[in-house]
Amino acid sequence: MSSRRDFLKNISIAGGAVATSSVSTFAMAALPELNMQEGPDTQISPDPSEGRHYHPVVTPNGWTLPFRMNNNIKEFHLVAEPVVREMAPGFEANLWGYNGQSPGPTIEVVEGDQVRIYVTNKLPEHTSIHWHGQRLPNGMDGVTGLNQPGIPPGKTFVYEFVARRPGTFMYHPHADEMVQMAMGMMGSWVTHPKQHEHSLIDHVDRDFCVLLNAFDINPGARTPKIMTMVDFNLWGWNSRIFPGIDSFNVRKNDKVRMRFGNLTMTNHPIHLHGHEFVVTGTDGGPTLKTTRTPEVTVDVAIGQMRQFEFLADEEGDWAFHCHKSHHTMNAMGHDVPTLIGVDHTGMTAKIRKLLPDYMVMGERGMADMTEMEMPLPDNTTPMMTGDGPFGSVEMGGMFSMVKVRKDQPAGDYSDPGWYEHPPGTVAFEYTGELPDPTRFSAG
Ligand SMILES: [Cu+2]
Repeated sequence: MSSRRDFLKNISIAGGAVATSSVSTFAMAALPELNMQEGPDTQISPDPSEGRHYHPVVTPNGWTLPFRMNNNIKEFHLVAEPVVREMAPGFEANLWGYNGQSPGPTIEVVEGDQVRIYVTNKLPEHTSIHWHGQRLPNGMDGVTGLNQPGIPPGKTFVYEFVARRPGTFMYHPHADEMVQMAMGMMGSWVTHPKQHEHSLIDHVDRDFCVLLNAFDINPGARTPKIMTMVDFNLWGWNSRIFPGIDSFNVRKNDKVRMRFGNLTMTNHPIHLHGHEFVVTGTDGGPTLKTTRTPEVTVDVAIGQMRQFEFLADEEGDWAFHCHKSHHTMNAMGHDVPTLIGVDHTGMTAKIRKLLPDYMVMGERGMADMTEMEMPLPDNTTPMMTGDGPFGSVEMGGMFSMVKVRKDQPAGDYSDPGWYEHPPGTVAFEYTGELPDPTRFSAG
C-alpha cells in the first residue's frame, strides 16, 4: 500500500481529468505524471490543451487518461495494479485494472499522432498490453512470448507507435489473459480523425465509450472466480451494473455516437428503444456509407467493437440495454427449478420451522423478487432492482437509459431526473366492460 500512497500524491484535484500542461523540462526526461482515478463517477475531459485538437469522448463511470507532449510525442503512463471497483452502490469488487480503476482509463489520440505509452506493472505476476485493432510494428503488439517478454512485477515497459487509423479500439493484457481479463483488465482507445471533415466520420454532439464486461462473483464475495467460462453472474458496462450505470443524457436533436467494445466470452446484442441507429464503425475502422442500414439492435460479438450513431429526436427516458435477458440481471444462481404453477400452500410455514429465513420464490414468476425482503449477504446487489417513476424497473446488469430532453441547457449534460410525460401519453388502465373474448374453435 505504500507505493499506492506515493501514487496518490500525483492525483490531480479534478480526479485526473486535467491535461498535464505544466511539466518542467526536467520532468520531461522522467516518466509522465501518473494520473489515478479513485471512484466510479464519470469524469468529463476538457478539450486538449496540447497536441492536435479533438472533441473528447465521454466514458460513463470512467475517465480519459491525461497525456503530455514530449518533443511532439504524445506520452501516457498506465499502471497495471489491483483495484477496488464499486460496481454498484453497496457492492465493491476486488479487481485488477489500470491507474486505480477497472476498466482502465480511455486513451484518446488523433490519427497520425506518435504515441508513447509507459506501462508499469504493479501486479503480482507479469503482464503486457495488446493494442487491439491497431496498425503497429509487430514488436509493439503486446503478445507475451511472441512479440515481447512479459513485463515482470515492478518493471516498466515502453510501447511506441503511430496511431495510423481513426476509429475505436481496445487495450488488454496478452499475458495470462484468461485470468487478467476475468479480473477486469481492459480499456478503451479512441483515435480521432486528423481532418476536421472526414467523409466517413461525422461530427457528433455526444460521443460515448463503453466496454462490456462479465464477472463471476458469488453473492457476499468480492473477488471474481477466474475459472468461469460460461456461467458468469455479473454483466457490466465499464465494470458497473444497473442501477450503478450512469444514464446517457442528451439534448433533443443531438447527434449521438455510441462506441461499444466486447472483451467478454459471449456476444451482447445492444438494444436502444425509441430510435433507429446506423453502425458507423467497427474495430476495422469506419463503415462504408452504402452499408449503413437502420437498426435498433446491434450484436457486439466477442472481441469486437461496434460504433453506432443516431439522431436523438424523441424526448423521454429510453431503455438502453443488452437484449440477452440474463444479462440484465445481477448475481443469481442458474440451477433454480421453475416453480411457475406449483402449489406451495402451507409449505413455507413447515420449512420455516427448519430454516427461519426460507422464502418460496418464483411460483408467480420472478417479479416478486424486486419487492421481497429476502436477506442478502453483505456487499451484494439485488438481482433485479432500480427504482423508476412507476416502481421497480426490475433490471440489473447491462441496463441504462438514454435521457433525451429538449430543455437540457446547452453544455449541461447532468442527469435531468425522470421524464415528465405530456398528459395522455402514458399507457393507462382500461376500466370498461371486459366482454368474453371470441376464441377460435377448430370445431
Ligand atoms: Cu449481454
